[in-house]
Parts: sequence; structure tokens; C-alpha cells
Amino acid sequence: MKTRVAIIGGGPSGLLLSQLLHLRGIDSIVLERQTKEHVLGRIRAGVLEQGLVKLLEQAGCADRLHAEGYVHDGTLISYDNSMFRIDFTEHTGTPVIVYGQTEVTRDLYAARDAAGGHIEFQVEDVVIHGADTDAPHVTYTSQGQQHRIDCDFIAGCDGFHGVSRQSIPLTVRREYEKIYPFGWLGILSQTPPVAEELIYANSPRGFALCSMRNENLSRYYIQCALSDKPEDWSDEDFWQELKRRIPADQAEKLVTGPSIEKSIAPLRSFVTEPMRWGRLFLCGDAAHIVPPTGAKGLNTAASDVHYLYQGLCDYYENDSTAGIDSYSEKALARIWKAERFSWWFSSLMHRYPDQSEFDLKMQLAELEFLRTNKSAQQAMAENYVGLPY
Ligand code: FAS
Ligand code: PHB
Repeated sequence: MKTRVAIIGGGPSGLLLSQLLHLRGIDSIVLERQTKEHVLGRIRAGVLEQGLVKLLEQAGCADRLHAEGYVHDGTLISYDNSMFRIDFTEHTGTPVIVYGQTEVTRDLYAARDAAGGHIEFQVEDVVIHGADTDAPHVTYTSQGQQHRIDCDFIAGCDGFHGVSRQSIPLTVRREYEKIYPFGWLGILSQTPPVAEELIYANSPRGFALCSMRNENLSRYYIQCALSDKPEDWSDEDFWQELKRRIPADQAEKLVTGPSIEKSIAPLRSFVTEPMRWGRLFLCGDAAHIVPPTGAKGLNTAASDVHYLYQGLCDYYENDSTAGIDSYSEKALARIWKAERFSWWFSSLMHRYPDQSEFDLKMQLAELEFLRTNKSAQQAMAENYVGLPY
């Protein structure tokens, strides 16, 4: 097989890139390790920045998002049994849209299917060859058969555990990582959200987040020990703990119910540099990870796709390598700012096992400063709604 861009990974990064390129007449083949059903079974991000919304509009995949997504002009932050609001629209003129990543991925698959996009599912043994030459190719097996794709470029959109990042020699790669000493236990319940906006809670018992997917589908998280397993937590235990971590007036009106999904996500900050090696470009989680506190994971994957898409269009339409040559630098400049915000917000909202009394005083002083200072709220709002591409 031959294609212009071989895309490894059929998650949001790979699908969005494939669809955008298709609309500019640039063909690609997507290789996905799992089945479509498996990919669509993942419950992940929930908050979309305007930059991602605009990309989905460009990709012709935003109709359902605009029909079913929730426009949020602000978010709520609670500590010490009180709550205050960060007004995104007052400080930035920009809202965010609450619409699950699962639905984004569903919309992207529908668009690729409608366009006759070439996606290979359940592929195995994907290997990148000649990324540092002008004639790269990818091999893989499917149903026991070995296949080869000759291409101009390879987009590594295969997430943190994929093969793409590992294909860049360690002599070239530099990696930066921070592992957080806790995880997030998340549940999905067919219950009405406790509040109209998200509540990020810092409590003496740890962090909690009240989010949503629609008026009868809520997404809740509580900070948990890394040693915890989902089966250690009954639904009742979860609800009782969540109620202890949010303000009493919110806990009183919390509607509980059976969980339809329960999982624990570890938290890490991770960046690999550079995000390009020859004809291989890394996008999204293949190159970087953020703690979900700032809702930046999916949204930084989107800005990577934007830069790479622009660069590939420049190459094929204007015979210019300027865009692909500057890809890694441009993508990393925005990624490091998202890493900072995600690390800052995680440090602000979680209780750390080794936190001293002084550290706790600093955390509460930072929360009090955010609650009372307009400039601090402006900075928070600008980062949360998404810094410019
Ligand atoms: P993805 O990991 O989504 O997709 C990569 C795809 O590549 C997968 O479908 C995988 O099956 C495939 N693949 C892997 N190896 C392959 C191989 N060798 N060959 C072929 N295919 C291969 N972000 C937020 O903003 N908010 C959140 O609340 C949030 N929660 C998260 C919870 C969890 C458990 C995880 C893991 C991530 C979470 N994220 C969250 C981050 C998440 O949303 C990612 O940023 C987003 O999925 C990035 O999309 P991709 O880069 O496409 O990577
Ligand atoms: C979610 O709804 O899953 C969600 C929202 C905001 C976050 C993290 C997760 O910061």
C-alpha cells in the first residue's frame, strides 16, 4: 500500500488529523490497535477549548457538539466549605464546551466512515522503518498477514503506550516526567449533575471534581491512593467520600445512583522532545501527558494536530517545508505552558502525602489569593479556556 501520511493510532489525534488532511485532498491511512468499539468505550476528557471546537468545525464534525455540548462560561472552585467562581467570559470573552471525548471520537469516526477513510483496526506489530530517510514505511500484521505502507510522512498518534515515541533513538530523545503520588477514581452515573458548572474541590480529605456529560449523565472524581483499585470502592463508599469533599450545600443536593463506569487514572506530567524525527511526527499523548486537573490532555493533542496539519498542507500545496520544520518547536511552546498550568492547578487542588503544615498554609493562601484577586482569576481563566495556538 502507498499513502501520503501513515497515521499510527485511531484516537482523537489520529482521526482528527486524517479527516482534516482528507478535506485538503491529502490521503492517509490510520492504523488502530484496538477495535472501534474498544476505542469508543473509553471514558476520558470532558472539556473542549475553543481551539479544538474550531478544528472540529473545520473537519465538518461539530454539528452534534453544538447541538448537545454544554457551553460553560465559568467554573466553581471550593475549599474550606465555601465556593467561588472563575468567570471565563468576563476575563477572556471565551467559554469552554463540555462534551465528552467519547462523543468527539464517535463524531470523527462517523466523518471518516462517511468519507470512505481508510482505517485498519486490530493491527499488531506496527513497526516504523526509515523515519530518518526520505522514503519511510510502516509494517504491521493484521489477521496473521504482514502488510507494508510506503508513505511520505508518519504521524505518531498512538498515545503514551504506543510505538512511535519509542521509535525515536534515545540519543535523540529527551524526556521530562513527574509522577503524582495519587490517582483519580472516576465514576459515571446516570444522575443529574450536582451543579450547572464544574466544581473543583480542595478538601482536607483530598481533591474532588464534579463534572457532567448531559443533564442526566454525571462524571465525578475523587483523589485516591495509588494503591487503590476500582473494586476497593463500592458505589456507596464513593458517594459518601465525595459528599465529604464538596461544600455541605452541594452535598445535600447531590443525586447519587449506581455507577455505570468506574476507573482509576494515574496522574503524570510528561513531555518528550523533540516531537519530530525525520519524517516521523509525534502528536498528542504519544508526546506528552498532563494530569487531567486542567482538562488539557485532549486540548493539547488538538493544537499538535493543528500545527502538523498546517505544516503538511504547506508542504503539499506550497512545496514548503517551513511548517513541518517548525512543528516541534511550535507544538512544544504551547505544550509546556499547558504542562505548567496543569501542574500548578494540580498542586493547588490536591492534598499531597508529604505536605508539611507550611505547604498547606501556602496552598490555602494561594486559594485565597485566587478567590480575591482579579488578575489571578484572569490568568486562571486564560489558561483554562486555552492559550492561543
Ligand atoms: P489516545 O491514547 O486517545 O489514542 C491513541 C490510540 O492509539 C489508541 O486508540 C490506541 O489504541 C492506539 N494505539 C496505541 N498503540 C498503538 C499501536 N502500536 N498501533 C496502533 N495503534 C495504537 N484528558 C483530559 O483533557 N481530561 C480528562 O479527564 C482525561 N482523562 C483521562 C483518563 C485516562 C485513563 C487517560 C489514559 C487519559 C485521559 N485524558 C484526559 C487524556 C486523554 O483525553 C488524551 O489526552 C487523549 O486521549 C489524547 O488523544 P490521543 O493523542 O489520540 O491518544
Ligand atoms: C471530565 O468531565 O471528565 C473532566 C472535566 C474536567 C477536568 C477533568 C475531567 O479537568
